[in-house]
Amino acid sequence: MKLVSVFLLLLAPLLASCQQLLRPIDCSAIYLQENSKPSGVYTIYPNGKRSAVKVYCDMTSEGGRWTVFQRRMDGTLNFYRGWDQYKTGFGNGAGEYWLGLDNIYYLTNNKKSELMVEMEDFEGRKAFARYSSFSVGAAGGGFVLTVSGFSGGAGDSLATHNGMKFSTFDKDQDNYGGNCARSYLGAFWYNGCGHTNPNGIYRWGADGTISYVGVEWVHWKGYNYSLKTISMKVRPVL
Ligand SMILES: [Ca+2]
Repeated sequence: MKLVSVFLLLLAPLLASCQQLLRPIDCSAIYLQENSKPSGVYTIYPNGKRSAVKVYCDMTSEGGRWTVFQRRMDGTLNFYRGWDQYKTGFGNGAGEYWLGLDNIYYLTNNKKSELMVEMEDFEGRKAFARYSSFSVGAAGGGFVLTVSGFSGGAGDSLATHNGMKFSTFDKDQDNYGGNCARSYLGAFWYNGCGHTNPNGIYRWGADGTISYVGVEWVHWKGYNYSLKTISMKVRPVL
């Protein structure tokens, strides 16, 4: 009996690493397993075996390993959705999607992580904003955003969102007297309200007919320019 226990104890770490191979927690785990894997759609398990979700893995930018948790690229998906959808996620890893606040929490919880935001305008210009530290808190606390250590040519449009809870049109946790999600037609870690609106209304470039509602990154293109693409991706710091 005692021998069996010792055997099981020795076996446990081996089983754990097998599980990591079979059920990678994120794109970084997939990359570290085999770094020749191309960018594309993979299944990850952010929170154990019942948490399978298909995501887009960026295996090339700045060393790869990135798990994309937000992506706009063609305006085919409606992002004006309520709390439950932002909590659990929506869309498809092959196209536009939001991975879900629960999953983003699992990916960054108790693990030093960095954030990359890549964007492109309708003239083919590209820019990025990178943050050396990024995490999203637990559901009970309102999924608080913690972000710092900016670098990149896009400018720091996230600074004002640091420390904020997530808000949707049906759950106002912002610092504004009104409802930022309803005013900006999006969902985000709004303050009062902010400098970026990646989950706003997809429009085709400069459009000020209704102010502030587009897919915007203010420090790069101003308040009334809706980007062609934007993606937000996370990876653990090794
Ligand atoms: Ca408010």
